[in-house]
Amino acid sequence: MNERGLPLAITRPVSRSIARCELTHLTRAPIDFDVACAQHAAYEVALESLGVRIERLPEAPDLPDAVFVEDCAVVFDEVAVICRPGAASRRAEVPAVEAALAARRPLAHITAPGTLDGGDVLVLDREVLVGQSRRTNAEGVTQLRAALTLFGRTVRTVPVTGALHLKSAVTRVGERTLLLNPAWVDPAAFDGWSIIAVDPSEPFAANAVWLEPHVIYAEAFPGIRERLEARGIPVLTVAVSELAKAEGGVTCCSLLLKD
Ligand code: CIR
Repeated sequence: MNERGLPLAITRPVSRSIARCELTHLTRAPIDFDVACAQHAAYEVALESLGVRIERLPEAPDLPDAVFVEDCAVVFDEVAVICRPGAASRRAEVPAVEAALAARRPLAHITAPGTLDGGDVLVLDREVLVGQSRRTNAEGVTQLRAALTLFGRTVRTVPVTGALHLKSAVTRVGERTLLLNPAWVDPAAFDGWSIIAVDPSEPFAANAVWLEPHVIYAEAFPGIRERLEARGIPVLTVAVSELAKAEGGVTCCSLLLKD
């Protein structure tokens, strides 16, 4: 989140072609489209319950991964960086997201041969961490750095192993607290942060939406929920079982900004 205006979440409905989504680490499993839509609607309600206004983009029936808007842009106070997703099948998702952001921020673009997925970008105040994943390449990082240097933001790369994106492996859940899967990203990269490490049996448990002070979090991981609450972090749980089969988590279903 950035520091101006009222909180807004850009979302996009679950595509009816989601069964053809990109998959990298998971084996394809049947996705119940109606349940996925209901879960996505409940996720939007959770955001609204925390005072976030929803701007829903039109459905893109032929773009299987369109619900995962996070990968199409990274929004800062000063600029919205329009991504060039690493998966070619996802690049047609970008124009609708760009159109929604054009009136709200100056735009910068990641261009070929650069690739950058928004899911690889974790903003920790002025420092911007970028996962070195299969989806984000060195040229994409160079272009992101060039777009942000002007604004005094620093960009640092972090190796990611075994996860789709950096934010599959680590997300912020408090002023100085991160939720992290040490099998996928090295905690040593986050010096000075208090780390809640997920259990090896729940590798996907490190993805959470932080809407200070609240966290929106998948109901599938009650153990972590208890640990967050024990630290005084209020947690809203949502069911995301169907989108999880498409390798989506809670962060990837919205682009959060202040409007
Ligand atoms: C993909 O592989 O691109 C989609 N099936 C899932 C994208 C999830 N996005 C994210 O975690 N930021």
